[in-house]
Amino acid sequence: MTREDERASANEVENQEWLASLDEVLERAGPERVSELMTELSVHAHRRGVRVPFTANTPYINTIPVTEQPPYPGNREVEGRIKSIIRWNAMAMVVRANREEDGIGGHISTYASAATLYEVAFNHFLRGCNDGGDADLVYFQGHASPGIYARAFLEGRLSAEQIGNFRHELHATPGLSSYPHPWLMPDFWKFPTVSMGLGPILAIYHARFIKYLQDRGLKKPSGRHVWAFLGDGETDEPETLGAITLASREKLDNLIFVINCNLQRLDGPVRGNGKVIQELEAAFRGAGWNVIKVVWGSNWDPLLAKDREGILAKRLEEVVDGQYQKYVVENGAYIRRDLFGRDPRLLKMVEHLSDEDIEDLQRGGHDPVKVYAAYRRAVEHRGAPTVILAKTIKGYGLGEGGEGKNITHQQKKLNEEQLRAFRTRFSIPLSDDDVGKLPFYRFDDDSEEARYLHARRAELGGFNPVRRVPSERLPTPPEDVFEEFYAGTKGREVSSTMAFVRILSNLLRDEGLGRQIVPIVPDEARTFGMEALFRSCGIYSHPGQLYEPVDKGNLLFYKEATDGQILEEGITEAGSMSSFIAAGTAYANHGIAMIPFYVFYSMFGFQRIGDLVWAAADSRAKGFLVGATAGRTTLAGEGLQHQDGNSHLLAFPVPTLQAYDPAYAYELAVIIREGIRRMYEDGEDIFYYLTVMNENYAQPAMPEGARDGILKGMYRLREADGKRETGVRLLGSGTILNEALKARELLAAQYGVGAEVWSVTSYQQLHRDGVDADRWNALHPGEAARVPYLRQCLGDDDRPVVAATDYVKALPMCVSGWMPGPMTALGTDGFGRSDGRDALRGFFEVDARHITLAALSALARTGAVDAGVARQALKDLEIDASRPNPATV
Ligand SMILES: Cc1ncc(C[n+]2csc(CCOP(=O)(O)OP(=O)(O)O)c2C)c(N)n1
Ligand SMILES: [Mg+2]
Repeated sequence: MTREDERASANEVENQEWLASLDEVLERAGPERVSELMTELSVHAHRRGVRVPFTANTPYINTIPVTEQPPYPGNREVEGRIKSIIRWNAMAMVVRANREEDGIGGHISTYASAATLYEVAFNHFLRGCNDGGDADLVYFQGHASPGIYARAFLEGRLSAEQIGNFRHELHATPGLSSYPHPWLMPDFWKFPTVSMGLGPILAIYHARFIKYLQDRGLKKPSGRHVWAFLGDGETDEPETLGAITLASREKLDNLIFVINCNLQRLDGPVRGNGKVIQELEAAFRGAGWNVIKVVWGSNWDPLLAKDREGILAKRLEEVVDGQYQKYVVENGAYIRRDLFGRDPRLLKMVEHLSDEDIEDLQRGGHDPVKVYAAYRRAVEHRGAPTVILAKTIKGYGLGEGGEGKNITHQQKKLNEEQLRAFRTRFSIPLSDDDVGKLPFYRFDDDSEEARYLHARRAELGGFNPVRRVPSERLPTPPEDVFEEFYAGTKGREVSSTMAFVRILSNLLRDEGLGRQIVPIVPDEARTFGMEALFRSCGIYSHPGQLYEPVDKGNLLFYKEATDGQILEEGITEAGSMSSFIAAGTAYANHGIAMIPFYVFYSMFGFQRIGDLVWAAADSRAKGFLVGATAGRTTLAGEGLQHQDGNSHLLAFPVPTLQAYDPAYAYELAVIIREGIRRMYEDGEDIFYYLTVMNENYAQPAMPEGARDGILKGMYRLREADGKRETGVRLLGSGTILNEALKARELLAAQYGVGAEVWSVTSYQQLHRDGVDADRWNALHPGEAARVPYLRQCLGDDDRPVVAATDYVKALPMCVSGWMPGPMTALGTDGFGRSDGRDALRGFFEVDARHITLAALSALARTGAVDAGVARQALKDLEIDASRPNPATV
């Protein structure tokens, strides 16, 4: 024996002694005592200078040992037959859609890998709401939708025509939308998910919002869970993992993630050279989640039981995902050689197994017993959210048609031979001749399968997913809540942000709906002057306030409270927007109409989380998005990355979003009141985007008759000054409206030009109205033409129009087609700068001087004034005609 061998053998003896002691404690005192001792040991070792390497991982085997597995409560055979039929129908749906129209797309392999994960959930866990209780809220993995439709077909909730029109929504029989979509299928889907990463972050904030409703006494605890099914590739999206610490910090034991770890994404392996399950385990355990790995199926149990020395577990840990994928497409002989052949002891462990047996060794996510055990433990876990990491095979059962192959994600067509193999593999009762016709299969109503399936769903309280909208309506607050804003500030200078905060405070005190308002802010409340709300409403915190705040002596101290109303989300616009969506859809998902006001730094709104804004629209969310400190030149000092000159362009196309850029407090008040009326009294599924600014100026009183125009997008604020021969029209929005008013004075006083001033509160609304009128006119030739609202305002009078905005010029230009005369747009295209407002407005050419010049130049082009007048104005106004275009510097 060499010295090394001697040491190894001594170590081995020592190892056995320590392990035997551990076993002895385990048997005598149980697992808790063992973990206490391990903690003691590690603290002691640390004190003695031993640095134990950090590992957040457990071995690459199932988290739940066989001994702790509950018996399976269902009928495995019947469930298996139901699952097989769903697999078939889901596959047939996609293949048929693509036969009908090449390239229509759809996914087979995702659901194929996730079928067991879904079916165990549908048969034993996901609650419906027939019993008047709360259905579980399920974020389905978007591209698994064919499987969810196929189940609803077996449940009798979708017709053969409907599933036959998958991805053909425009066919005569309404088809099915490609992915979960509450806008397109409002009775079925609750959550839009297919933009990857949004489902998980929305699920987290939704689970937290449920606790918020409970802590504020607005909802009774009901034991409802939020489930999010997602792909392992999807976890690369920052949104997927970006908020997981919130879930553990808030102890969201009503939240369950099921990550389908088929080790593949679209192009190939998720972590070819690593192991995605281990990587995710470390991330989630590190974040404080309850992690349950479902790696191996039951037929591995006997092998793992034999593995007393841990050599098999060690070998399983060594192999990387790319190689595990290879085993999927290889035969048993290869696996025996490659996986077990490295160690004679391993080979011995599997010597009693044939190559076929080895090939059949299952991954845990395909074994209902293992999946059931994981779900049961997840729903019973208290004090932390749970993530289930289930190992599966992408394209399971597709065989040569794509099982485990890199191309499997995009497999949409199977040939006759592959279809027959699939039929045989899952015992689908179809003859060779029928297979090619891809019939949808449905069990007879009185079959064992149909009765079982319905009994299970009845037991669980009805179908899921279902979207049912209770009809709670809120009263629009009375006018007196808004009177002070209609009256104006009588010369006192305040910003529209301050006016907004005051409106919000008034609403929060309103008896009819104050309690249902949800102010949301991402660590910027002081910037917006909202800190008074900290004290008056409290900041929501489940544990309350466990410390004495440093500003306790102040009137406006930082008050956290279990029943706090404000969601102060910290610096996460994505998280805040997720809360907005949870609150803004509570009318549908919780039967209680909540009114979120999400106030954010406008530059960090749409361009940061635009996809979530669309998700809000898709979800039929309601509420108010408030972009504060808005405007490229209105936000002085901050410069390039803070100055928002484009959010209105990004808000523009979102169909249910109503975007306004008001200048005055009364405009804001009118828009907010009408918004509440439309959304919460009338029940329209729309939401609002309002920009508010931090520039102080006197807020005027509301002119007579302005209300209608404020809402439609424009109204005349000032007549032209006196009776002048030449005239222009100036359109202004947001704070730039004040520049237009100044330009009106200049034009009258110095150039004898009369200028009307119009306040444009929303180019988006004007544009929508205009295109709607154009469309109607095109469809109704010969009938009296509809006149767009803008044209109703401006008539046929062809005076030049100058439209000035703090946003890019494309915004006002969107209405140029309906202008009766020539139009010039002044806007803030280009990169922002740090400087004062005057300098910025000069730089971007949107100040009163440039508006004046633009008006005179336009008049010169029409011949209404002499070009010399406009040239002189350049000098008077000290404008350098040779300076470069600010849009490009
Ligand atoms: C944000 C976003 N980017 C890209 C896609 C396109 N896409 C759809 S599915 C997919 C692969 C998904 O892989 P994985 O999450 O592992 O799901 P699996 O199908 O393997 O279950 C991709 C890239 C998308 N839907 N959303
Ligand atoms: Mg995957």
